Amino acid sequence: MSTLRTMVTTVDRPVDQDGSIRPSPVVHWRAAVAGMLAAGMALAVGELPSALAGESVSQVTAVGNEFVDRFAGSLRSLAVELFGTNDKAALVVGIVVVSLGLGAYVGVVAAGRFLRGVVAFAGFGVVGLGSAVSDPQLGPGVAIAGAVLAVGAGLATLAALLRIAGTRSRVEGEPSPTDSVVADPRVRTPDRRAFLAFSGLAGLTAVGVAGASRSLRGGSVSRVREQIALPPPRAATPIPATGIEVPGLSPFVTPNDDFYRIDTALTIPQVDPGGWRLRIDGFVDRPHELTYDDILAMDLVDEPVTLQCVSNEVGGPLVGNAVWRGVPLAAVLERAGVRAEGTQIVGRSVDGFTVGMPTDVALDGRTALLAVGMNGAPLPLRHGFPARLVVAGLYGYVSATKWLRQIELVGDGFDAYWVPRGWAKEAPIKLTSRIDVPRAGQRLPAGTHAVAGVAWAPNTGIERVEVRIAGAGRSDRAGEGWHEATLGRVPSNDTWVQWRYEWDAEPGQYEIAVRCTDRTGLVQTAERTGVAPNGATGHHTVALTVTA
Ligand SMILES: Nc1nc2c(c(=O)[nH]1)N[C@H]1C(S)=C(S)[C@@H](COP(=O)(O)O)O[C@H]1N2
Ligand SMILES: [Mo]
Repeated sequence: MSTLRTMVTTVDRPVDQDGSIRPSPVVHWRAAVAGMLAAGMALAVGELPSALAGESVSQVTAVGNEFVDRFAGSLRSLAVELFGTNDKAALVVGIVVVSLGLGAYVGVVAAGRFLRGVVAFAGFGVVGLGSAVSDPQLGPGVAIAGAVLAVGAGLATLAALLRIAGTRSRVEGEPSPTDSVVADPRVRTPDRRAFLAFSGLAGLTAVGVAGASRSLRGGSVSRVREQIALPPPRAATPIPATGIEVPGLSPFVTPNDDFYRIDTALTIPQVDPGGWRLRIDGFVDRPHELTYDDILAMDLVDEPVTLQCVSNEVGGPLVGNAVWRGVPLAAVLERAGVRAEGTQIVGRSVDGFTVGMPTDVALDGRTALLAVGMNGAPLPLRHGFPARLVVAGLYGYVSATKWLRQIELVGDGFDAYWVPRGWAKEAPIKLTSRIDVPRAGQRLPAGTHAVAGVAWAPNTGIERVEVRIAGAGRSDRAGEGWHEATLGRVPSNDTWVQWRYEWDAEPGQYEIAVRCTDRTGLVQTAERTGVAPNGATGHHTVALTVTA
C-alpha cells in the first residue's frame, strides 16, 4: 500500500499543486481497483469476437504470439528447447497480470484526469489491435471488433467505477459529497458499500464473459476429429517385434499421448477440416488446393519415422517414433509439377510458422509425407491436425510443419521461421544414442543388469551401438573398452533402434557411455556441442553406484 501511495502521490503531484485535488488513500485504492477491474473487463470483452468467430487465438494470445515471434530468437528462455507448455501458460498469465497492474495504475491516474484513462486504454487497444491484425489466424474484422469493444468496455467500467468511488466528480467540477467520509477508511458509508458492490459486479461480469469466450472456443474441433475414421493405408511397412524387452526402455512406437510437443503456438490451433484447404503453389505448373477429403482419397501409406527436435540435448526427451499415415510428398508435388526454380519447399502453418527444406532432399526417395494420421488415429490436435509434414532425417524445425495450410515452392532466398533467429538453414538429424536404463544416480545391487536405450540416424539407419562402462575416476583411452550391444529388429532405416547390453556389475562407482555407428560407417562423435545452431553432439553418459 505504501508503495502504491508513493507512486500515486508522485503521479498526482502536478494536479495537487494546482490545488484542485488532494486525493485520500481510500480514493487511491478505489481508483486502483476501478482501473484493475476496467482492464480485466477490457481483456474479457476483447476475447468475445474471436471466440464467437470460432478462432483458437484471442486478443490476449495474439499479444503473446507476437511476443514469442519477436523474442523467440533473442531470449534464451524462449528458444525452441525451453519453450514448453508451462512457459506458455506462464506467458499468458503474465500478460493478464501485467495488464491488470497497468490498469490499476491507469485507474489512479485517470481519477485525477479522465482523459489520461482514455489515452491509456486507447494505447492498450492499439497494442492488442496491432498484434491481432498481424496474427494470421485472426481476420481484420475480428481484430478490430475485439480491440474496439475492449477499449469501450474498459472505459465504460472505469468511468462508472470512478464515479461511484467518488473520485471523478471533482475533475468535472462538481461538488464532491464524499470527500469527508471516504477519507477515513474506518468509516463505513453507503458509498463504500456501493463501490464494493459495483466492483464485485464488474469483476463477476468480466470473469463470466471470459469464461463464456473460453467455453465457446473449446472442444468443437476435437469433437469433429473424434468422428473421423481414416481410410486404411494402401501400403504399410510392417512393424516387427523388436525382440528387446527391458523395463524402463522407451517403447519402440511412442504412444501419441507421450510424444513430445514443440511449437511456438500459445494455443493449439483449432483447424476444422471442413473449411480447411491445403494450397500447393509457388514455382509449380499447376497450383491447386486440396480438401481434407481429397487427401484421404489419395493413396495413403503407413510409415514409421523417428522425429527429433534440434533442441534435444544429448540424452534428452525431445524425440519420438510414430507410425505416420499420409500421402508421399512426391505424389503431392507430382500433381503440382515442380518447376526448376522451386529449389526450396516451404511448409506454412495456419499460425504463420514456416519450415524450409531443399526440394532435392525431400524428393531423394526418402520417406517424406503429407501426414494425416499418427499411430492409426487422425493427428492429435497438438501434433498438427488436420495435416502436417514429416520428413525422415530432418529436424522438426526444417521439415515437420504442423497445422499445415500451404506447401509453397520457392527459391533459396527465402528463410523459414527459425533461420533468421539463429538456427541453421539446412539441418539433417545427427546420429545419436541414448541410455534409458539404468538411470543416472541410481544405486544398483551387484549382479547382472541390462543397460538399454535407443539410437537413431533416421533415413540412414543404425549399424552398431556400443557401450563403455568405466569405473569412476579411471580414464579410458579412446576406443578402449567399447562393448557391442544387441540391436532390436527395425522395420526400416527411418526409425530408432532399441539396444541392450548385459552387464555383470561389481560394486563400485561407474560411468556408462553409449555411442552408435550409422550405415555409412560414421561413428557418433564424443565432441560435445550445444543444440544451436544445428543440433547437439557428444556421448550420453550415466553415472551410478553398484552396491555390494
Ligand atoms: N506450426 C508449427 N509446426 C511446427 C513447429 C511450430 O512451432 N509450429 N515446430 C516444429 C518443431 S521445432 C518440431 S521439433 C516439431 C515437433 O513436432 P511434435 O510437436 O509433433 O513433436 O514440429 C515442428 N512443426
Ligand atoms: Mo524442434
